[in-house]
Amino acid sequence: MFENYDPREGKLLRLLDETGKLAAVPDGMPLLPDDRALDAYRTMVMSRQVDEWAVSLNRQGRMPTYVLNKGQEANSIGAVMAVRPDDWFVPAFRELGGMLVRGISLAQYYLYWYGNEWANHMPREEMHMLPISVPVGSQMVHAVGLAWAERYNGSDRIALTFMGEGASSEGDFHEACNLAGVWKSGVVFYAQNNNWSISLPWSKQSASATLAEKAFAYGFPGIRVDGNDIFAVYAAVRMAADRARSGAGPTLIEGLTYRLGAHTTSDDPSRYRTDAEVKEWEARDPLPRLETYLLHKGLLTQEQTSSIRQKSLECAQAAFEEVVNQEDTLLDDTFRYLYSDMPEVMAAQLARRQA
Ligand SMILES: Cc1ncc(C[n+]2csc(CCOP(=O)(O)OP(=O)(O)O)c2C)c(N)n1
Repeated sequence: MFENYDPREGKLLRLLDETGKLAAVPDGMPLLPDDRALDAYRTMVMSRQVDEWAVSLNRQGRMPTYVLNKGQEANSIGAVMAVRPDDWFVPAFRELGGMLVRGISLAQYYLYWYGNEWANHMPREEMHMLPISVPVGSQMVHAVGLAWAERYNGSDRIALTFMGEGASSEGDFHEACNLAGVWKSGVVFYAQNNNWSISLPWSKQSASATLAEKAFAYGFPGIRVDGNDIFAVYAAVRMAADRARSGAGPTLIEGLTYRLGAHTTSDDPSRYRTDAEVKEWEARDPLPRLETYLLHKGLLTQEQTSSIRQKSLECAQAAFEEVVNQEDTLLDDTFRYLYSDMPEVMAAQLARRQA
């Protein structure tokens, strides 16, 4: 199937158009079932409300710097839904939707951005998910290793990892893709191409026309999908996951998307991108697109949309209050989790702090 969508020939996989109409799905292509599309919608609304409440808290001086997911939600929600719950999910830092699919509690998510190290303690056995990874690109090699370890141990579990397009300029991207290609590792690389790496556009990031085509140099397929179309994301990841599970090796998926908000609450995107560009992408917002589809199919009513929004906001508000009522972050924790054996230089700093 991937050969029908060669990015070098300008091909792009899109199933749900910008008006919420679903195209005829090609034979053999996996289709996100209606009940799961409804779950995806609820998760998308939740993610959006969690973001909006966090921004409001930040403006009130109650939440430190926060990373926004607004506009990109279909990518991680569709992708995580397309793999098995026991497959590894290795996120970067803009995958709140996927983390909600895996069942992360809102309080744990907010606790992370609140600056508490304990939020990194993922219930690994339950969620098969690694913590948020802020050092750009660092998570991809971990995914390759995890997938390889699963194979070595005779399991058919695979790994799904995420990156932004900016991460493709890091050495880690080359190392991860090269190793995965040679080992035919059971890994799916998902790049959320939102065009902007903070203020740096894709045109200054890479001379390649597309990110997906880089896959071919590593000996595996690459595909471009409309990342704001949850049906296309689901289909591509499902096919890549099947391929990975069968032992055929990795796939690189490039989801074309856009962050409708700032890079983080500390960023001012009006300094480097135009209002016209933002408006253009607002018309492709994955949320109203999926909502229109569900409304037309009779799977959702207008009244339900408002109550889902309201309930999600209330959950976000309650979760944050839970966080502020927890014990304060211990500064010593900052020292504790980087190395299993603390290097001398850090031990000396810790001792100085405790003196
Ligand atoms: C190794 C490293 N260098 C720099 C940074 C600072 N930084 C954080 S996010 C970011 C841009 C990442 O862009 P991209 O990979 O496209 O992801 P996006 O933020 O667009 O989701 C940078 C430079 C970092 N966190 N880690």
